[in-house]
Amino acid sequence: MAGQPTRDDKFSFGLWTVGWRAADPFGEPTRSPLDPVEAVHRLAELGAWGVTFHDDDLIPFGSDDAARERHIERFRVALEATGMVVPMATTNLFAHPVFKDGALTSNDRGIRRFALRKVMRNLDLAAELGARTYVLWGGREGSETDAAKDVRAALDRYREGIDTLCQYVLDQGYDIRLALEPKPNEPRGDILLPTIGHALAFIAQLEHGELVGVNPEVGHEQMAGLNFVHGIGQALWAGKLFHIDLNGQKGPRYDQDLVFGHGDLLSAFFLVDLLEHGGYDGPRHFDYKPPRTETIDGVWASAAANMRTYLLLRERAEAFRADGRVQRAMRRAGLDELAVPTLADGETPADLLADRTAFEDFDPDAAASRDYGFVTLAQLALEHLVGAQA
Ligand code: GLT
Ligand code: MN
Ligand code: MN
Repeated sequence: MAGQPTRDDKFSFGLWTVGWRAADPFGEPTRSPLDPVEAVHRLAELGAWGVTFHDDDLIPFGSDDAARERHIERFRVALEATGMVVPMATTNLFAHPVFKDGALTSNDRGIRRFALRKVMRNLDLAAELGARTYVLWGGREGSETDAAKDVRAALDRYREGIDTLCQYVLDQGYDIRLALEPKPNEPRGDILLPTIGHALAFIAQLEHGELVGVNPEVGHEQMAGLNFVHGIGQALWAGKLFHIDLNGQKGPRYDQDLVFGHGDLLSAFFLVDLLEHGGYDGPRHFDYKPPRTETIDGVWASAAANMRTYLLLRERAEAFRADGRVQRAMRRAGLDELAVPTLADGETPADLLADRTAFEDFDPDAAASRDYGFVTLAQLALEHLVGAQA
């Protein structure tokens, strides 16, 4: 059975996750505020390795300089006492009413400038605390009506904002990369950069695209009806998977932020398999919300559940890959063949034209009769997932 989480597993949590007081659009909070210092201690005891934060999670919006320093100092002491690291930080550009029409893409220029300053200030703190990734989730960048937002102008401003932040990172000599977090909607009716694909296309237009990648969240792609494993595959392929937000979601509906694996479990299995075997070595970051029904005991139980689910799925994925029947089924399915280039080394289009076996003598009907055995392979995966092949 999967063991206890250790620091080597690189599990991290946002302060806003376990600290969520469970206010929703229909109801008041069901839990009391959680001191970030206690969150650091409890997460460390549970086996987490890192903690992440928005500026306002740590330092309430509007704090004066002295209060700000006190909050940071207490947090720093907790990090030192527990050995917890801060792999990532981010900015709250969505809660205060000033951001009701967005931050980096607000129609109001003064608000855009204020938003940049808010990010720059927290980038300084992120660098001080050793963070290597800075996430930008643009939840308010968007609109409810197409009459109110010129998308092309908004993308110009978005690009200008990210270019400015990259320039700041370079000027300061920070060892930090930015990661854009896509989401299709909520809180805005439609959010800019709604999916991994949109974010990757945007990054290609940036001045310092090499400093910018993505921080995809399981539930956000699934809200758009997309296959998260395919999205992560493409982000890895592009060399842009800088960070990841793990959680659970049951199909296209509001953003549920369930415990990892408590949504589409089969997809979670293939996701862990991909992360573990696809060359991702960054944080395994949980961005979930302990359900509103839970007391603080349930908060800690849910934090532990995220890590345990990941470890169980990792163990199942390893057993899946080590199983001889799976390896045979993968060969039959042609997975190794897909890794072979379609043209031979040095072969040109003219060479391909001259190859009669590729066309004139090729028998499409015979090729069409191939049985890939995909269902057998899928069933083997499912049986490993449920422990039937253990
Ligand atoms: C907010 C959002 C998350 C983002 C966080 C980073 S804030 O809770 O729902 O998906 O990752 O800004
Ligand atoms: Mn979410
Ligand atoms: Mn997230």
